Amino acid sequence: MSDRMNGNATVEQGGSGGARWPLEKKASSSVSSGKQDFPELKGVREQLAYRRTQDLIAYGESLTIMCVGESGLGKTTVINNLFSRDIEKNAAAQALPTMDILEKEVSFECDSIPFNVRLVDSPGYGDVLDVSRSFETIVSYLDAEKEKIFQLEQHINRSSKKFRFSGVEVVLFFISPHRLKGLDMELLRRLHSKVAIIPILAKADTMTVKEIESFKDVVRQKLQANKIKYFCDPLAIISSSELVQNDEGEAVAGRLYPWGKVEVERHSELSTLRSVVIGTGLEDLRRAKDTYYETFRRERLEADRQNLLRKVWRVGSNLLLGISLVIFVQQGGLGLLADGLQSLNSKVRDSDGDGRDAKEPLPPLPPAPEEEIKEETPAPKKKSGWF
Ligand SMILES: Nc1nc2c(ncn2[C@@H]2O[C@H](COP(=O)(O)OP(=O)(O)OP(=O)(O)O)[C@@H](O)[C@H]2O)c(=O)[nH]1
Ligand SMILES: [Mg+2]
Repeated sequence: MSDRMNGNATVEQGGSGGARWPLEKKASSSVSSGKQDFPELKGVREQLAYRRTQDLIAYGESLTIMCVGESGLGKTTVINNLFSRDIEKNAAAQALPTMDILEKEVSFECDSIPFNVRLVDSPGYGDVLDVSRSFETIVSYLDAEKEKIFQLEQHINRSSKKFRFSGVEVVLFFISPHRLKGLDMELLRRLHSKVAIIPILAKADTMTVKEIESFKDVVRQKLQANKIKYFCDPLAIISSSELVQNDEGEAVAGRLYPWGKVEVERHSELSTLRSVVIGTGLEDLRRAKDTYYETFRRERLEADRQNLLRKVWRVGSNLLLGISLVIFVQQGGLGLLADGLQSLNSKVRDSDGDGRDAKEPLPPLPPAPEEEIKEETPAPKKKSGWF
């Protein structure tokens, strides 16, 4: 599998087996040197592999896959096609647009290993004006899943059953055929640091082989240019809730057109997607999920610490104020305060209103101005009568 967790890659590019961790690299280099540290432990690799296989057969694998993307791109149909062959039954439940986050569990067996897959369908965005609310629904779901693990970790008794589905391993990000839109980029920007993303070129039956190849290039370049991490190469997917007859006469999921038919397995990369999430990529997805969870946990603990510090500071300053008050009272501060208030009161009472003390001698009055003796001019006689 070609691992393309570019940007702040959490895993290193491996050789044939995909991504590898530094520790594995070190271990494998000492094996390749032919040096055997403990010869009596020869064959331990087979024993460990056997033990791991037995555990897998006994306990199985569980994982969660979430579908995200613009409205009407076939998310619900892909969920139904991915691990279920009961096409007709699913088609009835699918007719309407998805309005809320819906979880569905499927169980199947592969190579004697039981798999439990939780498929999370999300409402498509683009047909409501306020896309930020649609984005918020998706982002909050991913955060809430991590929060659940975080809370479970705090419990004294951690039941392994509660951890059957812990977090989301991968988001299948649906991109409309021919165009990677600004809204998609915005949501990708918010998601890529929280979860592994597989870009899905939806409704691939609407593109020619050449168009699919060049669109894959466009998507790759745009994601890399914007430093958006993605788990593997974009996959061109066709999905359907109808059955068509294949060349062998079997009823398979496909789409019938006036000019011919397409089969979702044969003519699209649906089976590649299945083997990436269930087979070749599963371990890498798990590791990526652990890394994303660690980041969440670190930030969550840091936020808690900051909150606690703020609370302690608030309590501390209140306490300090309280202690200072007690000391003030104990040292007769209240008496002093009362005296001070009393003297202020009496000053206010005795003062003449303009703030001066009544006992203070009054300043001498200014000499009275000499009175001017004015001759009174007789008032004009009022004429009476009519002119
Ligand atoms: N041409 C084509 N049509 C498809 C394909 N997959 C699904 N459809 C059709 O697209 C329509 C919408 O499919 P849904 O699966 O409901 O799409 P959705 O993304 O879940 O839609 P929302 O729930 O509204 O977000 C249906 O009529 C499907 O039959 C495909 O690969 N090619
Ligand atoms: Mg839907």
